[in-house]
Amino acid sequence: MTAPSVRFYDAHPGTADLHQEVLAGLRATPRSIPPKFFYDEPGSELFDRICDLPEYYQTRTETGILSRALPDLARHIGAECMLVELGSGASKKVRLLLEELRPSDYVGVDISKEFLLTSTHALARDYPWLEVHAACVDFSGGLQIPACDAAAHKVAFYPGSSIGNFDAADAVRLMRDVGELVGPGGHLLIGVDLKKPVGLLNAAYNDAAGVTAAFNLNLLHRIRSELDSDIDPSAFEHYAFYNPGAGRIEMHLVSRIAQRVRVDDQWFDFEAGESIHTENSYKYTVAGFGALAAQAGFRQQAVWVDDDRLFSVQLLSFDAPPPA
Ligand code: AVI
Repeated sequence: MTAPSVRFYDAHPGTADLHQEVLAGLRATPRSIPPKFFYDEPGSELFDRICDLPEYYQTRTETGILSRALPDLARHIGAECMLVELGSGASKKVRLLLEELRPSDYVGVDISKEFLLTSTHALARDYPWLEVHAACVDFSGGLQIPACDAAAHKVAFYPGSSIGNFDAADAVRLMRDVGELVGPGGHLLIGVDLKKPVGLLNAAYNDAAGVTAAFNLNLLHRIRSELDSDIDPSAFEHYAFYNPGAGRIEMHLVSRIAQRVRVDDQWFDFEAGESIHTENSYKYTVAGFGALAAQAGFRQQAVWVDDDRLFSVQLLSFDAPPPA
């Protein structure tokens, strides 16, 4: 028996970007580092653990919604599509779709190479009838993926409310890129976290076991190990809260003490309590997200929510690119 094959495309997102963006982010006021750098191997593993936490309702709620929506979804999408999963990570939810939709091709797209290779090889092994492609790409910088040049009916799958990690302008930009990728008549199946009581949101990003704190602090471990830096993760602490005015969870790393941090030959002074902003996670109403998607040329074709209206799964169809 031959080993299952995965067609691999590597755009080499990596340390060069980390270096440049960490220096730029530490120089900026207020200081920030983009959340895409959370996902090295330990970070991706910590994120996987977050998904199983009792406080983090998102993953199990989305999986439940998807499972119930499958027959309906198959009716909307029809047969013979190419399924393109964005930020595929451990690719667990996509298995539900593969079994129901039976696409001809699957394309996993992720910034984390090791995770991407492991998960796509597992899919190729478990679904021998499926043509499996893997693209290691930082898709916040565009979505040029050779495997997607074919004229198939394309369905992009972007679960987990990762769209919430972009501000409105960048979310629209990303959805415009997705529109270009799937083309007129193509679809985007997207998980979108909903607005809800603040207590539930704050608990989800401040779990009792401290896994989210470790995930946030891992960014500093990564900087220390991959860059030439003396940054000490234990001199910072995790801080996450819902900002109702902006409609988002904010995550920060707050300096416990006054300190001076070195990256290369550059020094950065922190006062005690000064923070590095590491993530936003926007929460939407169904109508609010529909209005955002419309700016990228997408129309809500079907929306499924759970009984408690914690989370939504939305099938968006692409009509035509709106004027820029
Ligand atoms: C990946 N993303 C949608 C997660 C979120 O909820 O914003 C990342 C995360 N950050 C802290 N916990 C989980």
